[in-house]
Amino acid sequence: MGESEVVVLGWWLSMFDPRVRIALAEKGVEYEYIQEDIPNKSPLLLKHNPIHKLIPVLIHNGKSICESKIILQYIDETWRDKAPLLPSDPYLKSQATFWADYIDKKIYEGAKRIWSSKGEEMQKGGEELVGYLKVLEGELGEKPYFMGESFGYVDIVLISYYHHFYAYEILGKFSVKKECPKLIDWATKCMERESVSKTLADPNKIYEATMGYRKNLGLEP
Ligand code: GS8
Repeated sequence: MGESEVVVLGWWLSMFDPRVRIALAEKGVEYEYIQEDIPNKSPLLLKHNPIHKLIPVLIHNGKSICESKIILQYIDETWRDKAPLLPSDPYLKSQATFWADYIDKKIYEGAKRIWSSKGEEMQKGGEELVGYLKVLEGELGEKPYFMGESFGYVDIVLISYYHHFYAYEILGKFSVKKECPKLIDWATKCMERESVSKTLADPNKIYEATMGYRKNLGLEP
């Protein structure tokens, strides 16, 4: 794979973009990172993701791969020699993809309810999100990582939301540490990995950007 050219089209504020960069870092793959200006999407993004027009996009030797979880699978199958992300056993693989799907359906749903509403609705979003996180904490159980002893696909999918928790906690008036302490222990362990700590954005900056977004929507004074 020495000859390969790898480009990531992303956006620092996204909870999907870090997945691709964490996976590439785990695999030791070098890449060029191009940030999109989301309100003014570049011709490069429109060319490489003409269907959804969303980041992240992985461009590998000129070929585009879209949708963060599909990109993770592609990365895992392309750079096989290091840091396997998905189990090869079909049953275990089905469990990993089930939980990743749950995370994108439920955590995103709860989070969106928080950042796009106010008052009682926002509060309900907080309660909902805590409920979904508790389900994930139960699934994690006593394991160090979601699929067992090694950091992998489900961990990458969830940790990408982690630095957004600070904003959700303030808006939704809850504490993940209080509600789901084991999940915070897991996140702390994930953050010890350079692939994760060097990739995730500053929670304060995410909070400020979230508040700016809410102001534009008329949800904040
Ligand atoms: C979601 C990507 C997405 O929503 C994935 O890759 O997993 N299912 C996709 N990307 C957002 C930025 S993050 O909120 C995006 O590109 N938005 C641009 C737009 O909405 O126009």
